Amino acid sequence: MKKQFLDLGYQPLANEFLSKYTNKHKKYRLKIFFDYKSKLVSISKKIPSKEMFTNKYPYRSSMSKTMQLSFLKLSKEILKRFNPILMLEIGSNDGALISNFNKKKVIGIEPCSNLAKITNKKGFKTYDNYWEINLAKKLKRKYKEIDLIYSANTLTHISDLKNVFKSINHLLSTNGILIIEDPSLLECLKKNSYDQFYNEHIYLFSVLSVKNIIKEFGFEIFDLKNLNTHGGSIRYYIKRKSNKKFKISERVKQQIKKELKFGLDKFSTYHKFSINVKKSKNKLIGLLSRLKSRNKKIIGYGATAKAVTVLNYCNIDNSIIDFFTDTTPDKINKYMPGKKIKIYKYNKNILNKVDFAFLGAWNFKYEIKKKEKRFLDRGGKFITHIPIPKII
Ligand code: DWN
Repeated sequence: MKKQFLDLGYQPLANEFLSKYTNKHKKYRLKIFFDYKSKLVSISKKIPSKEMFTNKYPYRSSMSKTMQLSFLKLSKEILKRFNPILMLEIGSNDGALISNFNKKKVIGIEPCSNLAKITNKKGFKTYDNYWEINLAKKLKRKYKEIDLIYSANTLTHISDLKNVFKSINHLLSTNGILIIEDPSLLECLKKNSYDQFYNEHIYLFSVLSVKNIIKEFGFEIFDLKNLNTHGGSIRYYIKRKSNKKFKISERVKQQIKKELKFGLDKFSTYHKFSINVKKSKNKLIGLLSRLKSRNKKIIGYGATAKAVTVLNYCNIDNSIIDFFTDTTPDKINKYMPGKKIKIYKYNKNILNKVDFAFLGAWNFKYEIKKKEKRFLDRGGKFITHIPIPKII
């Protein structure tokens, strides 16, 4: 049984950046549910992948040094620990991970053809298809077996999880390893980062729910890592139960203990979270309005999908935030989805006349603070809403 715990109102597609502002931007009600049985947290209205992940998808994984470094570190670990003959990445985006591997030993799957084109051009074989069983069958006929499948921030974007794991099960070799990483539900609740919910994030995973989803396919989590990326993520290392080469690490048991202690298995925890989300909304609106009434110039830093949730939920527009700045080519000179706030190309002088910068990309706080030392030195300040709205 599923029960709703949060309603984030009407939200546009988080990566639908339009060149012309319209107050009729298509929006969908964003309600979040907890499933008592599987412990899975999901959004109610699931938008078809084909509407969200198009040949104009703007997000690029390699736009931040933090992510580039994280992928470089992981690629070294994969080679050392598993040394796969052939590996596959589901959702390879612009190749931030696969470009660290030998071109002959890695295959990318990326349904957004504008992104798949980038890696294909560089010589990394990339299929511009959605991940599903027919593709897995086609790949099995061509490559026989794959001994490592990796996927970051992608499986939570696919509505039919049974099809996802059935397809992985079909293609992965008997002793093959599956590594997935996605934002951690526990961290989301701890940090009150309700902006992890938007139409692309159909699910927010925990060890408790992943364990339940994969067991029907004979898979189990044998190790995990808590990561700082994307506001706190978990990297799950998964194998078939029949593979006795790897023992279940203590880290898996510890994480389950932590999740249970926090109450991820109880509805009351989610109810409490929803109260904190409402408080956060009021506090952020109050803080920004007070600064604006003192004629302060506020801009947004990082036109993230997360910021789209915040702006639309808190009803913040260009009467409060003058503009956003971002480095992603396909977001420049467009509008924040659902709001009349323009996005300008980042340059090192863009913060010159700015008093406050709201961190849309709060997950890259350290990277950004380092980059914007000049802004901070002359008295400029960042604003964040994580874990509570404040000036930092
Ligand atoms: O799951 C998803 C995650 C991984 O990425 C996707 N569904 C969509 C996307 O979510 P997001 O937009 O919230 O992701 P990021 O990685 O937090 O986006 C950072 C944004 O900030 C990018 O547009 C790049 C920009 N940026 C910038 O302009 N200057 C980032 C840094 C570090 C900077 O210095």
